[in-house]
Amino acid sequence: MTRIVTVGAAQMGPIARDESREQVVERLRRLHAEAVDVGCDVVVFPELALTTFFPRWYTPDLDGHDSYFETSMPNDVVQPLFDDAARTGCGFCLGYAELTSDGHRFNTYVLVDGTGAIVGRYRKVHIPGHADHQPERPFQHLERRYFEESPDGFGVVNAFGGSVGMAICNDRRWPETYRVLGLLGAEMVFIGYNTPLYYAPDPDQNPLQSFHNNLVMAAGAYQNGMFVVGVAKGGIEEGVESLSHSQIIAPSGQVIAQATVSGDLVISARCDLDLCRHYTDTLFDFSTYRRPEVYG
Ligand code: CDV
Repeated sequence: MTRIVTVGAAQMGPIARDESREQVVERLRRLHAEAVDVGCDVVVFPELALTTFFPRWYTPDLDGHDSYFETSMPNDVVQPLFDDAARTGCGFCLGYAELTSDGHRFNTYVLVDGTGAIVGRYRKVHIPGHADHQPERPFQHLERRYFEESPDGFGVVNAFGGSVGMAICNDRRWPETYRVLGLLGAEMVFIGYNTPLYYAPDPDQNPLQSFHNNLVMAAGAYQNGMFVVGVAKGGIEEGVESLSHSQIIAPSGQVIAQATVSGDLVISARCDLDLCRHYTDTLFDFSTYRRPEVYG
């Protein structure tokens, strides 16, 4: 039995500060419908796909951005997207800011299957940026102020006929993300991102953003024998330009679908999950070739 999963990457253009959740969910529903039209089993949305990337602004109070957070998922505004999944059989992976009932703030992904049920939840592990106001920057990257680091780490979910892992934006730069997921048996990893082209701590990296984006995701895919789906919210959002270049990468490390323009669009690929074994049973047969005893 072949295990083909048709996966979509629903890249988004900017979300304006004053765009309502209802308007954004309509955009997500259009992208989901586009994914259904091209036969997707699952479609992946970017990091923080319901709102503008609010950590670019400082608020004196920690709860100053709480209006951008969701206190339940699904909620009334997002429910139509869940209904679309149940009606069409096409699941999705959705990034949003989560405020828990006991007051914790996380940068979160949920995985929703083709019945409209949440089957997985992931909270961002690697939180980049800074926690203090740095007015000398042209814009802030206050993720470390507004989000806690996940205490849970990475996990995999059996869904869509395979083993699925999730990671969020900065996680994709860390080899541990893919290796931990690889050791757990992940065959597909979904990664949404908001990556400003301007990197204040070292602007020499600015022209390398697209190169680094592909470098880390392709290396992660190849070295762990997995498909990687990288999905951007790109373009100029509230004056800050972010990387687009969403891409789907095979276990060979080859890009098999890529966005060539910015804005709302769906790219897709038919992924044969058994291709993972070509790598995890050979060069990257962890049980035979890894040497954890000398990695200390
Ligand atoms: N949203 C992110 O995690 N962005 C980071 C930036 C700040 C470097 C990224 O790794 O793309």
